[in-house]
Amino acid sequence: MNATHFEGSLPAQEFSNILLDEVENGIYRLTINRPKTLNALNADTLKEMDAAIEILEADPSARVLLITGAGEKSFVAGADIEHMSHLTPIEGKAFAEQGMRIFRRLETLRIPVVALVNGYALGGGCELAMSCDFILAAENAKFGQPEVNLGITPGFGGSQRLTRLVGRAMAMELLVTGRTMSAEEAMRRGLVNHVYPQAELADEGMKLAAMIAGKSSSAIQLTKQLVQRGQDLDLDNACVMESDLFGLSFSTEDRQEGMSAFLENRKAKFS
Ligand code: CO8
Repeated sequence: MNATHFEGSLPAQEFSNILLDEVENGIYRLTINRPKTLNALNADTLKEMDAAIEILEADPSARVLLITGAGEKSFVAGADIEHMSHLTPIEGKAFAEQGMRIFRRLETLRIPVVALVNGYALGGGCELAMSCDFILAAENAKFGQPEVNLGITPGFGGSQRLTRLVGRAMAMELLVTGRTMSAEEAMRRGLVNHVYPQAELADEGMKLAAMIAGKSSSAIQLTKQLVQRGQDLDLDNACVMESDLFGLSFSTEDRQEGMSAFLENRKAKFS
């Protein structure tokens, strides 16, 4: 499929700051494509990401989304500092709200979203990676929230998601020093699931995506809802939700097929 142009039931779409391609059936890859600025995020890039999410939401065959950055040096080196340098306080707030809304939309997309961090994930880049369901990193990846060096705070959810992911004390250390973490440290602190040599990251991402795409998509979507919605509920209510969605999963064809396949000693073929 063409990397930026969609036909058929999807609206024709041309992007200039991102690439969206369906690498294999149901496996999509979104690449932030501004390598001259190390893939910094400006308002136009965010708008295109929003449009890409719309395409994925409208495609019932979508199974997994991989997000990465163009080039070998950077995932996303933050919000675009040149763009931000011209903003008034009101415009700065609007820019933060735009990023917040889009990252949240990504986070709550019905399919799993995996960040392939192939270099710098700083500021808005770290915030983007943390909005994904999980992160695979290349050995050269660097994570951090260096906003204090620019005299600003995080604005795309970094202070909140980092605290939830690595705990308050470590989040505070990273936020107030602005220091960067290596991929290995980020994995040790629970931010990153796996670290691979740079040359293997894309293939490892595809292997993982293919594994996810081969499972029951209805079960995966319900599971994502459980984790996403459950993490901010108290345990009693979260467990009620789990019983409800467990019951709901029994209404699916995939449940019929998955259990029949097990009992007939064959591999399940999910619809
Ligand atoms: N924005 C705009 N341009 C950038 C950015 C950025 N975040 N990062 C790099 N670039 C540009 C550089 O200006 C340079 O451009 P040019 O070639 O025209 O001079 C090009 O990318 C290459 O960068 P360097 O020459 O600096 O490359 P180095 O290898 O020497 O350094 C670094 C790489 C360490 C990543 C360095 O570029 C750097 O420190 N970048 C800034 C990182 C940063 O501070 N990120 C956080 C930004 S703040 C943020 O993300 C807040 C998010 C919330 C916003 C809320 C809305 C209000």
